[in-house]
Amino acid sequence: MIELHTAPTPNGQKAMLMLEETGLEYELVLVNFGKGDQRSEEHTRLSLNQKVPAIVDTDGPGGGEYTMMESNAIIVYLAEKSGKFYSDDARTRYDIQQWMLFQAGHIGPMFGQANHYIRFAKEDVPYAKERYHSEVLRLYSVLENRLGQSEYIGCDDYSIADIASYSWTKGWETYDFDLDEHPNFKRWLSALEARPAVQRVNEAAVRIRAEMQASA
Ligand SMILES: N[C@@H](CCC(=O)N[C@@H](CS)C(=O)NCC(=O)O)C(=O)O
Repeated sequence: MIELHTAPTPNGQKAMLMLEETGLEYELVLVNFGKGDQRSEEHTRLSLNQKVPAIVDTDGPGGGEYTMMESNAIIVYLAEKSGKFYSDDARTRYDIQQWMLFQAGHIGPMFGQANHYIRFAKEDVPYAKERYHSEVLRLYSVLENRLGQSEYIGCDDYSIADIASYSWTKGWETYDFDLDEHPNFKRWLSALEARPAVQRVNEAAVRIRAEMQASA
């Protein structure tokens, strides 16, 4: 059984989506940022970085409990545990790994900063907004080009590289981004949004966010 400690944020939703897709049994433990739960002693024991997501697997490697932080490490772990959405073929695995690291090293940090300066910053900082926004648009172009080469981001099948990237890129309306000018990305987004697990997580994220705001 896996305990998923998370919030309905982009990194938090990645782990939710992976668990929904694999069908592994899990229990959701919500970490409410409005109450500072991420900095509690209890959560810090699971994530020294005081972020979500974190998991506790009661049946970890070699038996016994195993705790993990870092969303992409968690997704790889769950892929190996379930035998789903990764690959046994070496080249395909390396392709998937490249795009997992691209997500963690570029998409997550740049989209995160862009969202912060566009939507949440306490003061208007035009230089930061412009810098991160233009980087977001550049990263969408990289995905557009990649999805012109490959059906999905990591390879021609749906994989953990897609699961890692979806929650960050689905909110394209936040940016000055023309979906119709990115036909490959648009095709990929439609393919993901047709998946029942993606729909379940999107619905759950909206519901959980409202519940958390009401109780903070
Ligand atoms: N590299 C980490 C980043 C985790 C992260 O930044 N999580 C955010 C939510 S998307 C968080 O927990 N923020 C709470 C805070 O900063 O206090 C991962 O991929 O898991």
